This record gives sequence, C-alpha cells and structure tokens, in this order.
Amino acid sequence: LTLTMQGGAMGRGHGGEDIWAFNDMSGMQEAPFARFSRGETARISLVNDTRWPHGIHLHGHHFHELDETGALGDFRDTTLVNPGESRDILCVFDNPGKWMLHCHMLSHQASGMMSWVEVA
Ligand SMILES: [Cu+2]
Repeated sequence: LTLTMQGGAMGRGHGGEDIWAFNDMSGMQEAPFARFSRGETARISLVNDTRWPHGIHLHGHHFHELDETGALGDFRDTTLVNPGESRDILCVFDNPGKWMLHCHMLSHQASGMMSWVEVA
C-alpha cells in the first residue's frame, strides 16, 4: 500500500479539495484508506511528495519503521517523513475498529491530511 502526502505551499497540484491531501483526497472520506482483517500484516510506503515534513500518526496501533534494506527499525505510532523522502512501515493490524490515520501537524490534518483504516 502507498500513502502519498500532497499539497501545501510550493507543492504540486493534487486531486483533493483542500490545501493538503493523501492520495489525491482531502479530509475524511467515506471509504477508508484500507481495510484489514484482524491480525493482517501490511507494509505501507509513506511517500512525502511535498516541501514540508509530515509526522504521520496511526491510531490504535504501533508499527515498525523499515530501513532501506527492509530491516525492522523503531517501533512507533508516529513517524516523521521529511520533504521529498519516503519511509516504509510494517504494521500488524490486530486492533479491531475504525482508526484515524493523519498528519500530526494539526494544521495539516485540519486542512486535508487525514484518513482512516478499518480493522475487522
Ligand atoms: Cu503534515
């Protein structure tokens, strides 16, 4: 799975309707970014296609950061992705529910950078 951060000053255009977007969508959507079966493990590439850093925060779970070789790194619930960079994370989605996934720079979240995942 890939979550691409888009928008902001000096950013490229995107398909969302606000300043910031994930995958061409701004703000909370009807459909989640992804649905998981309880216990499913997913690798997610967080791609920062903006000129700003973003602290991507997932509710309800922790995940491992992965290094360039795919080795497990720190265990976190938020990871900072610098401008133009990307980071893969590995998460075991073992906590049932609907969980927000958003930029922890709250002005970014408030102007589009949020989504959610469902674990069932
Ligand atoms: Cu942000």
